[in-house]
Amino acid sequence: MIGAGNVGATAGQKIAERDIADEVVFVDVVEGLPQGRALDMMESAPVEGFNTKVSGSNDYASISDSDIIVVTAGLARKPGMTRSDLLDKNAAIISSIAENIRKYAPRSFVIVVTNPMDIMTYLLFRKTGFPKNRVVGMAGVLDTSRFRTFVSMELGVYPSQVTAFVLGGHGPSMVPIVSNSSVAGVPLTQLLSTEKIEGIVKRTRMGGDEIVNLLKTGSAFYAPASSIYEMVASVALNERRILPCSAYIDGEYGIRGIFTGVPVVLGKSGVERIVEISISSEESAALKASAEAVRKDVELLTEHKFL
Ligand code: TXD
Repeated sequence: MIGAGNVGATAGQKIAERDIADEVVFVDVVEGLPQGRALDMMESAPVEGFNTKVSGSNDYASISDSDIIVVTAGLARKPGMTRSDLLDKNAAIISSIAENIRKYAPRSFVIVVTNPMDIMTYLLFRKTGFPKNRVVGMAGVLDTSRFRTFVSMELGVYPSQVTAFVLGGHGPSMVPIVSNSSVAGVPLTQLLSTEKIEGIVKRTRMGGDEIVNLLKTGSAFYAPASSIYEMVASVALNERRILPCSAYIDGEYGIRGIFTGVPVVLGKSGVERIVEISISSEESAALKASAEAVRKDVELLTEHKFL
């Protein structure tokens, strides 16, 4: 876990408590932080009943030969700050992390979480030189989980019975795929009015901001950590779940050459394939528009000399 802040620590705790890894290692630049968080977690092992070793370090050498790396290092948004405002600061951090991953864990599978996420994932992909199946970004699982939560709140049903996909870039242009959403197999459009669905789509798009505005001094971390856990488990346990992830797209959905949110099969070799689901023509147009917004930000990486 690179970054032992709110998201990294909470995700690491879930991975340790559910005993799906031999070891969880936290790396952070702040002296004492990864060590303190790791020791605190280790001291919960007898009560929680897990066997995973948890350690912390300020030295990247401690990630040597890791199988899975989750990158959450960087600045989080403050109220009024967009994800793109973060680009320059976090691009410098991600560039140095990519070098260390290449050096110490050249065979790892990497999940990038740091915002602006689709852009940071692309940057890390280019800087590590890793194949496209070994680099993904996390946001789709989170955005989808928010959408599913709002649907379950509206209908008063069990949240995990709601299935959906939120695709596209992690930002206001994200695309909840309403045509494919259902509750226990019943299409969402049969259960909720168009106005109610539109309200849920809007709230999902602003889901991150809603939490930032409430917390005032940081951004969401419980649901992001759960989302990271689901992706890590799918790879570590070779579950081969279909999950919406920011993946390198090479023509699928009519998009090429960037990372953006699409459904993928995640298994022991990483991204096993991108799944092309049938979506409406409006959703397809919105997905392409969202991809273009990501592409504009990716171009900033070259303009600002990160690539
Ligand atoms: O859906 C998503 N992708 C997201 C993304 C959901 C939630 C949070 N999202 C983004 O993740 C957020 O906008 C941030 O860019 C990251 C991390 O969020 P978090 O809430 O965990 O931020 P913190 O608590 O500030 O933690 C960041 C840690 C902090 O401890 C820093 O000291 C550390 O990152 N940091 C570093 N660690 C290692 N190496 C370097 N270079 C470094 N720089 C900072």
